[in-house]
Parts: sequence; structure tokens; C-alpha cells
Amino acid sequence: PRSTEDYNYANYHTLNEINSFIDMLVQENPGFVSKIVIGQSYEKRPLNVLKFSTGANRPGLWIDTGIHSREWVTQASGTWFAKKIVTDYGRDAELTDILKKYDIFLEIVTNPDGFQFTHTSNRMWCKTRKPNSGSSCIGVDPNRNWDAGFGGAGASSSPCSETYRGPSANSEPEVKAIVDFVKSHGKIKAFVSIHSYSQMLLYPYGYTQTPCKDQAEQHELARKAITALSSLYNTQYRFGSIINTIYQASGGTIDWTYNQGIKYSYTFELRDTGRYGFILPANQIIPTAQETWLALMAIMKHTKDN
Ligand code: ING
Ligand code: ZN
Repeated sequence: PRSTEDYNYANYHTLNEINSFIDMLVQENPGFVSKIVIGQSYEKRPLNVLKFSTGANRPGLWIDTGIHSREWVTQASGTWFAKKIVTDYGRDAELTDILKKYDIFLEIVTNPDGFQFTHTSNRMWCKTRKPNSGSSCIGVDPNRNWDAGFGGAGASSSPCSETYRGPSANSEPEVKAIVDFVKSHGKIKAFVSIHSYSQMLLYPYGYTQTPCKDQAEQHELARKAITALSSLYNTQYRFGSIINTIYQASGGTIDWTYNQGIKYSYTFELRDTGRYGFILPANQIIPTAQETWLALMAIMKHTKDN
């Protein structure tokens, strides 16, 4: 494709194709869209974040996709969200209002080394690609590597496990880059980390049964968001805390962001419920992205109004 108009949103793409998409989107929208490189992966790939901004010194809304590399519908949806934002800004009143008050940050390929590996070697690769000392197994689960209940139940200490937590919190550069970004930004007001699959909308905590102090509001907002989501194609989502809805998990992304003071911290598990699982047919990419966008809008709008 020569522009983001020609890009095929209805198909899966390689890392190079997504990176070219990012550069085209920035070029086509000067003064609105920029690319920030927040760090580099273990294999030295840039960690690219799209920034959508219409003014200086704004608080921020964060969305990441693809922290688990095999969850391909998430990176594909992230790409569709990026195009949706530039299409709707100035046309859709609600998104325009959001962008008058907030910057949106979108990291589409949050685990680029893993994503490249899913294209070249193993479609089911999930973790990072950093070697582990004393083991022949590669990689850390980047959703067990955050400094929130790190090392507790709901993660593995074995380097060969798919849920290996890593040698220490933030050991993975892909995680540390986001930690440094969130801390230095200081005004991220909503943080949404997108996975697949299971059709769930989850809020903290995953490492403890202790409810968040904002649980009642998080629960009602989750209900509102999944109601919006299901209005399009009647896709049914479950919602609740991580530990009570999916399973106990320690060192997870949104437990850390919530403990940093980001009240609207959520994780999505996109389509489906297991028929195709991680290998979701490409003809479901656009419907998945469209319905998820309605839920994201509900979360961003609520953040703006509260
Ligand atoms: N599921 C998530 C996982 O990392 C999750 C569930 C979400 C755990 C949020 C912790 C925090 O196990 C998938 N499919 O990756
Ligand atoms: Zn995942």
C-alpha cells in the first residue's frame, strides 16, 4: 500500500508492514499524529508508540495491543483503531471532544521480537525473545513481569513455562519501556491493555482477592463498555476482576498501572471463546475491531467525564 487508505485492514500483516503503516499514518497527518520510540526490544527493534494529539500538555489515554505476540487479532485491531481515530477526528463529536482534552497513545506491536517470531518460526509464540541464563528455554511472559505482586501465585518461576515471570520485575525491556513512559508522563488517566482470546473485559486485581477501592465504578463502567460492544454484533462478554473472572495472575500489566494511580485500568480479551482461539480467521478482524472500538469509546468518554 502507498497510503493508509490502501492498507488491507481485513488481513493480518507482518511487523514490517505494520511499521510502514505507522510511518504512513504519521506522514499523512502532520501536526496530529506522531511516532514516539519509547525504547527498544531485546533484539533491538524500536518500540513504536503512536501519539494522537491536538494540543500541548494534555493528560493521556493509553492503549496497547500485542504484548502477547500470538494474539494476532489484537495488533490487527490496533491498526484499525489508529485509522479510525484519524478518520473520526473532526467528524465524530464524541471522539473530537476526547481529543480536545486528552492525547491518545497507542502501542500496536508491544512485543515486536515475539511478533516477528510468530511470522518466521512459531505462530504460537507468546513470550519475549530474551534468553534465560541457565536454561535453553527462551523468553518471559510480559504479562507476569510487572512490579505488582511479582513472584506470587499466578505466574511461574520456570523459564520453560509460558507464564514465566522473569528473573525480576521489569527485566524485559518491552515492559520497562512502558513503565518508564507511564512514570515520566505522569498524567495517564486510562490504561487499556488488549489481549485475546476469551471475550472478557477485566479490571484489577489479578494477584490478590482484595478488591480495588474503585471496584464499584470499574464494574459499572465495564458493564457500560460491554453493553456498547455487544450492540453491534451481539458478541457476548463477561466482565469482572481478573482473579475472579479468568484466573489468578501475578505481575500483570494493569495491576501495576492501577497501583500507579490509573483508576481506569482495563484488560480486554477479544474474540473468540475458543473455536479458533489465537488463530482467528481474518474475516473477523474488522468486526472485532469495530465492536471493541465502541467499548474503548465508552471507557475514554467516562474518563473524560469523571
Ligand atoms: N490472558 C491473560 C494472561 O496473561 C490476564 C489474562 C489478563 C492475566 C490481565 C493478567 C492480567 O494470562 C491471555 N490470553 O493472555
Ligand atoms: Zn495475552
